Amino acid sequence: MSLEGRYEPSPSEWVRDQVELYERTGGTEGNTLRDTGLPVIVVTTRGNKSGMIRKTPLMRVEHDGEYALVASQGGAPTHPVWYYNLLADPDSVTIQDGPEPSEVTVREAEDEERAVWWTRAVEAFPPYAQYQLKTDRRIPVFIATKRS
Ligand code: F42
Repeated sequence: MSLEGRYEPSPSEWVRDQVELYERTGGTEGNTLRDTGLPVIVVTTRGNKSGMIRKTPLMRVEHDGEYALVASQGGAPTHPVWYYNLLADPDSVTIQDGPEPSEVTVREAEDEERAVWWTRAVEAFPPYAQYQLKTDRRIPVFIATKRS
């Protein structure tokens, strides 16, 4: 597997606690964003500077077996760090949506494809629309496809 190495948990306590609970229970607990009831996945990337393994919960935006990874960071002015990890190493990524992680390849969506996935993302998690209004940056959307 391409994603071997030392795991460095998130410095954010609620994020690392969610990852720990999700993984320990095979995705049967810790699988929603707080009390919203909306489902999350856990995305694993390789740190683009440290080379360490990073785990990031994101909202579950799925369509026909593919996933959108929305780099919203709550409408913050800058991209989350994991955005750069995905750009640097798009083949060293896994998604856990349930009991086991799957290896995926990611690519950043552009133009019409991004528009289609953005609509799906807002349907899955309506606050993304407000996050886009809060920030001048265009929120990046990656598409993750399972590797066979
Ligand atoms: N964030 C989103 O952007 N979109 C979502 O849909 C989303 C949903 C969600 C659901 C549940 C939940 O618990 C959290 C959710 N989040 C969502 C928040 C998300 O999990 C991340 O916490 C958030 O996007 C911020 O990502 P980040 O990568 O900027 O995380 C920071 C806090 C972080 O971990 N930074 C590390 C650190 O030590 O400061 C660095 C991690 C890293 O990858 N470092 C790289 C390396 O080489 O190791 C490079 C460092 C560099 O300087 O470039």
